Amino acid sequence: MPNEITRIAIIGAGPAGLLLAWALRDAGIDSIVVENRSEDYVLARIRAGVLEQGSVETLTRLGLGDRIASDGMVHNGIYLQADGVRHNVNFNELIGRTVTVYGQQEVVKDLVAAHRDAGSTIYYEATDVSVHDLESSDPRVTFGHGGEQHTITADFIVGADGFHGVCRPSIPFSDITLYDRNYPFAWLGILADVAPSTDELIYALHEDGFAMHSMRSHTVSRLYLQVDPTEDIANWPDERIWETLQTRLAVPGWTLHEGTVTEKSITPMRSFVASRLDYHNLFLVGDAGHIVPPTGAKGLNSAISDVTMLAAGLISHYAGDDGLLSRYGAAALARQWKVQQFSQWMTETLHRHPGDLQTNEFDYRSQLGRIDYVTGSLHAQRSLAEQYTGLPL
Ligand code: FAS
Ligand code: PHB
Repeated sequence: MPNEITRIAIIGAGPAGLLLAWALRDAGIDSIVVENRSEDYVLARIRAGVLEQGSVETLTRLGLGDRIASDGMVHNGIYLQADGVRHNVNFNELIGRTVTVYGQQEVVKDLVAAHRDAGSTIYYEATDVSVHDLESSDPRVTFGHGGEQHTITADFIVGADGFHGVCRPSIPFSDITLYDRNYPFAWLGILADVAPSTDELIYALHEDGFAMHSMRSHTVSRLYLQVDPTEDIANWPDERIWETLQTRLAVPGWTLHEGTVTEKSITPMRSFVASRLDYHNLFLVGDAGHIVPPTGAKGLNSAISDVTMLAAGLISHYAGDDGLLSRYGAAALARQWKVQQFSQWMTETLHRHPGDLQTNEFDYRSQLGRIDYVTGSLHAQRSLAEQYTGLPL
């Protein structure tokens, strides 16, 4: 319908937008989702791989946990590796918490299916999406769809439209500050049809650079290696990728099994945080408000924690209590800066920093010392475990 009224208009059908719409639906609050790409595009994106324990609990509570329980891989910890020595950090033994390997693509697949079965209103392939009258009590979203011009009037608009969306830029420049940091390296990631060569994720610092062994299932491995941000994937034939992974992940007596590479891409490493996640009747969730380097596995999980907090605030609002909603922006930002510092620590600890040899060599030995301290201290490992498995909301 060209003109619709709803309570919450959500821009973006990524994990944040779809999960918020589902959480609101679960509470009997209607919403409409507007997405500018196709459903196939939304379903096809291969991104995050690890769910914090809190994320699994949220998805399960909302009835989205069946496939996580059957297909997800519960992990008790990770391996930290430096200079060819591998150490297990067992979160479950240290603090009784775990993480689950379950790809973001699967989370989105579950959400799209649930919304389809429930008959949710999601406009895919919307054009010229714009938000209006954010300071008024009935903000609007306009967009084109199916050859018609649409207007949605809502109580609130939620920007779940990622870093490149339209919602955050709709906040007047004088009312928002963006804090960002670009790292001098990127991740080359591959999916390979080969059983994982490890039971837990391996994060490895090698003198040539970072490498990581993750997975998607018992038959699909996900691996990453540090490259220069200017690298062109065309310079990385599969043989070179495997050779580099073999070098950087090697420890005596362990074999990295190779397989057919089915997907490869290069992702730059950056951090970004907006100074506010709320502006009158607009709220931001997920990548629309913040980005972290993937080293700490926090991007998707931060989107889920924002949504959990915002949904609680909106549900309380419609029950007559505005306390939680009024505190959403500050609370979500406070949690995000704790996530940012952890992601920065993991990234700076595990990557080879470019620069002149002298500085570079000092940094490298300082990083080895840091990893040596962490792997030798149960106190330091408990701190790592608490942050990696997910801080409480
Ligand atoms: P998303 O960007 O996922 O979704 C935003 C949605 O809004 C998209 O569907 C987009 O099409 C839509 N949109 C944009 N503009 C719009 C407009 N104007 N109108 C309507 N819709 C619009 N995180 C990890 O934790 N681990 C990882 O390993 C990891 N790897 C990543 C690799 C890559 C290449 C990238 C880019 C990110 C990675 N991330 C990773 C982070 C990623 O998982 C995000 O945190 C997660 O997708 C955030 O979800 P959303 O906030 O929903 O944003
Ligand atoms: C992944 O499996 O894609 C993954 C896991 C952990 C990370 C980053 C990516 O820190």
